[in-house]
Amino acid sequence: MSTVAFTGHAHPSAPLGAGSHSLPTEVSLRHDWALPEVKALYELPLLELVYRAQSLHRQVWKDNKVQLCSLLSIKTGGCPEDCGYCPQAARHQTGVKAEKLMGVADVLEAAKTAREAGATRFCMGAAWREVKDGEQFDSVLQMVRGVKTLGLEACCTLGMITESQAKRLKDAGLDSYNHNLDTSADHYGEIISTRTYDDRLQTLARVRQAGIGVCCGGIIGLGETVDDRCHMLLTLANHAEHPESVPVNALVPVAGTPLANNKPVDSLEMVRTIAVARILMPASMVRLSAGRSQMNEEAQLLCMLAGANSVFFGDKLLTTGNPEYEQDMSLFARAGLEPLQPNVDKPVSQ
Ligand code: SAM
Ligand code: DTB
Ligand code: SF4
Repeated sequence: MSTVAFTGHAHPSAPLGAGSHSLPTEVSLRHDWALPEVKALYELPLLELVYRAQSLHRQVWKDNKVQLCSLLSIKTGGCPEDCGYCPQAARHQTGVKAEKLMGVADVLEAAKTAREAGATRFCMGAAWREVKDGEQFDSVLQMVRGVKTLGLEACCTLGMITESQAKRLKDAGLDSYNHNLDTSADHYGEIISTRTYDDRLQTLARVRQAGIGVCCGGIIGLGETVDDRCHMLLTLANHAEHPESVPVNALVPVAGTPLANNKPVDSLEMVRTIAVARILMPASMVRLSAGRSQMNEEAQLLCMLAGANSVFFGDKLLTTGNPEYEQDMSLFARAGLEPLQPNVDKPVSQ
């Protein structure tokens, strides 16, 4: 068990965007969760679970703000992997066309627009199995440098990376690398056959080793059991250091993918997953990610009550829809949700 003392400043494994913690508080970070314990949390009466998650959330995240993040697909489609959920896998007939890597200037223009709309974090996604050294990776490094110059947190998700690529990303200023475990080790083979869970863990270790923040979460609605969900969360929480960022996605079913006809995700299952993530990883950003278009506004607010403190905004995720900007702004205004402010609430460290 490790203990983190929150003082006036963000602590070393800082809650991103924590801003100022004016009162000293002690929160224990555990790394020794057992499956029955996690499952017992998951299966609590919903309001008891949300109450516990929210109580812990407010101990750590005193300012209770929600980070607005922007997502851009810098390289769309044509991916050689076979992830059963993904519209960008070349082998699935989804209508997503393979495109070339975007140019640096266009990406930076999009980042600037996102910043003007209120984003404090910019995430660039590429439909690659792995990164190849050369011109394209050099362009990505330039994108990262440019995003940092704009004063935004920079995150990217490019597939598997080597040690030296992780180091180059770090040197370019990358704050965070997204690489999801997606589901439990047991269920992984049902969803993806072109890489292993260990491949995933290896890239995550390289990211951590290079000193880049780890962004790692999963998807619910892949046909997994509650045990699988709990196991995935346990795997994240039992790492020596918790991922600083934990995206929780609901499957966006896309015609042409093998999972297109999966049972729709019950929003209350999203609330439970987020609440358990919050309890297991109190100092991590928990991101209500894909699937908001399928949820009503009340369910989204319940996710925030359960500890989600970040959303992707903008009309598109990578290739699928997201609530419209105006709709999100209206929700924030009506609910009195405070977005994390650029610069003012600038995260102190990763
Ligand atoms: N190719 C890289 C990789 O797989 O790590 C980066 C891009 S990939 C599209 C990023 C993440 O998007 C995946 O790990 C998965 O969690 C999420 N994702 C992809 N398709 C999705 C869908 N239909 N519904 C929900 N999440 C999805
Ligand atoms: C994450 O966990 N979710 C985002 C981000 N990280 C890269 C991606 C969601 C993609 C949803 C499907 C699509 O739009 O293609
Ligand atoms: Fe490729 Fe990533 Fe989609 Fe898998 S999730 S098919 S690796 S883009």
